[in-house]
Amino acid sequence: MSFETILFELTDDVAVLTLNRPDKLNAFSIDMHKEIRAALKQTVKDKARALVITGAGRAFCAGADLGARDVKAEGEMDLGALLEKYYNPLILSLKDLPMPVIGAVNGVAAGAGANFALACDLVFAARSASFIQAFIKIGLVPDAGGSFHLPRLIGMQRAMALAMTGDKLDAETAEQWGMIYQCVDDDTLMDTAMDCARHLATQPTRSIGLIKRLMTASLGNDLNTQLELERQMQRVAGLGTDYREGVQAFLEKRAPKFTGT
Ligand code: LHQ
Repeated sequence: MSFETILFELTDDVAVLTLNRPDKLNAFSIDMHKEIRAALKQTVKDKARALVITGAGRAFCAGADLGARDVKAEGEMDLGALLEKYYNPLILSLKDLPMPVIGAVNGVAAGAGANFALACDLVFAARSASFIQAFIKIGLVPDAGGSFHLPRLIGMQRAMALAMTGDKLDAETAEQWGMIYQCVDDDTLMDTAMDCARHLATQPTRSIGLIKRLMTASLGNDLNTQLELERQMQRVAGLGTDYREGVQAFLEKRAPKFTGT
């Protein structure tokens, strides 16, 4: 499969998707939306057991391509239609992936680019990277799931402040605030993210997919509902071959060989 705005490769069960419009700081174009969605589908089709998402060049992603439309000539625009068609399905398909998704934020992540990163399951960021809820600077509001993920990750006060000011948050503070998993030295970012992906790709992938569903659902559920969901997910996990292999390996005092099923 060949793409123009992204790079996509699968090696040893690990897929790597690189946003690849470096001269535009990897801003989202419509073509890029279409290609990312196609690559996510391919990840499932190829039965990848982990996905890493990063950016080419000095940025992760600068959000929507602000040069794509002539704001002056076009007059009023229905941005809701754009979200409905491209951004919302993008975030939902990312969250729905049945394997772990690791964001490797290599540089600035602004607007929908920041929130695309926050929709990944685990986020590593280079020490020089930053996160900007840039929307307010152009009279918009957070989208791409930012108003959902931010308050849940860092609390209402900090989420509100970032969204209202559009201030840049450095990667170290993002880690301290719990917005990302780890901030690492720039030259170790890709190795760290790939090591994590390669390790997770050897783990019980089906259970990891179920964990994602459980954790995401917990954000809107009460305890009773969540306990019921745990019962359902544990039932599915327990019917898998990786459960039997895990227990068998434990009893035989050897390392398990998980197949992800
Ligand atoms: C860009 C962009 C960009 C195009 C840098 N587009 N070229 C959803 C639905 C519909 C519409 C609108 O929005 C949304 C959701 C959103 O994402 S809204 C938020 C959109 N993003 C932004 O507002 C961020 C705009 N960019 C910036 O504030 C800065 O570029 C950041 C802080 C990301 C980086 O600053 P610098 O490191 O100083 O780089 P730069 O500003 O010099 O940019 C480098 C080049 O990249 C430059 O092009 P040039 O030809 O002059 O070298 C920029 O024009 C281009 N670029 N962001 N979003």
